[in-house]
Amino acid sequence: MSATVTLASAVERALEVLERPLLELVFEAARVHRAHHDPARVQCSQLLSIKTGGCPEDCGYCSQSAHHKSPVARAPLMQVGDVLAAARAAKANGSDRFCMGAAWRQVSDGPEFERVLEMVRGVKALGLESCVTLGMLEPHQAERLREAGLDYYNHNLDTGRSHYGEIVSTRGYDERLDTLAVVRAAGIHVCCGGILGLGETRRARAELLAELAAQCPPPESVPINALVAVEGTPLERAEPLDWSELVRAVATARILMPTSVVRLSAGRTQLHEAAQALCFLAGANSIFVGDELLTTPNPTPASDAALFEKLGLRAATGER
Ligand code: SAM
Ligand code: DTB
Ligand code: SF4
Repeated sequence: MSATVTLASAVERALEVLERPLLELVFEAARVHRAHHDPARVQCSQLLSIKTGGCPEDCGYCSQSAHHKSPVARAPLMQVGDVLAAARAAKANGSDRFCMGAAWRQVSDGPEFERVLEMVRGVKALGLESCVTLGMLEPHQAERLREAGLDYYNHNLDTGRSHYGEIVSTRGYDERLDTLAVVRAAGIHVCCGGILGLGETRRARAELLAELAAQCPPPESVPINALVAVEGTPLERAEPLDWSELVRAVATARILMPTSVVRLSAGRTQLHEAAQALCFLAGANSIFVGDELLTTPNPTPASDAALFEKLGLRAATGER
């Protein structure tokens, strides 16, 4: 059977799962979750934008694209000392992974990449897991990141292949897949997911989830973001996502990728506590913590602590 035929049938299966009656779907996902994970533990990652804005890519959702007039102020690559001070604070606040994001199309060799490698070494030395998201990568750059001790590389597929061209025109889906293969070949864990609320159909969501699950092996970490609609971007007036669609996507990700860590990522500020609770029941076992994501707000640490207390969840820190 050709790869195309296999993926097509995987999309049909993903769509069948995604469209099950909601409570049946959550029940099955919760069963799968409990068979592979401790349902009380939630992995906590802290994000930091180490280079902000002015990105040459035109991703329709992003506040950092130079193509849009968003209110985000540009900032050059941060200094290592400032990044490590933020990482220390993240550790003190209970994070176990520190994720550094740069608004780059791709990594360029030179002093800035050397500085990022220094940041990765510094984060590791603090006893935190490290993650970066820097755009497209060449094999020799992935190799250097691995040598620096990088644990995860985040590179999202964002949406289904059929919807991708509606959202991004400056690169193609296959370029994303190529970078993911480069990361995997270097022996770095893959963090790869997408965004809901980009005007996509359920079928496009099924395409995304099937594409993720078809990776060999599937990504170790799967962030499911809800669009944070940012003023000045082409998607600023996108139809808000119904909470149940996010629950469906989380549950389907859990069923299709039983051993992956599924992160309930951007968009939690718009999500009621009860909807977040359903996502945790349906298999989400990771979140971003801290007041800020990259350029937009995240729930406060105090509100997350109260939610964990209410639900009987605990951060995974210190238990490894
Ligand atoms: N420039 C790199 C890249 O695109 O791979 C890394 C940084 S980029 C901001 C990381 C990811 O954040 C994107 O792939 C997208 O999935 C997510 N993201 C960006 N803006 C978002 C938004 N407004 N709402 C939800 N997710 C968003
Ligand atoms: C991911 O999937 N979500 C994070 C991280 N990977 C890099 C980014 C979310 C960004 C939300 C919009 C912002 O703060 O700019
Ligand atoms: Fe650039 Fe990444 Fe934003 Fe796209 S998502 S505009 S590549 S920073």
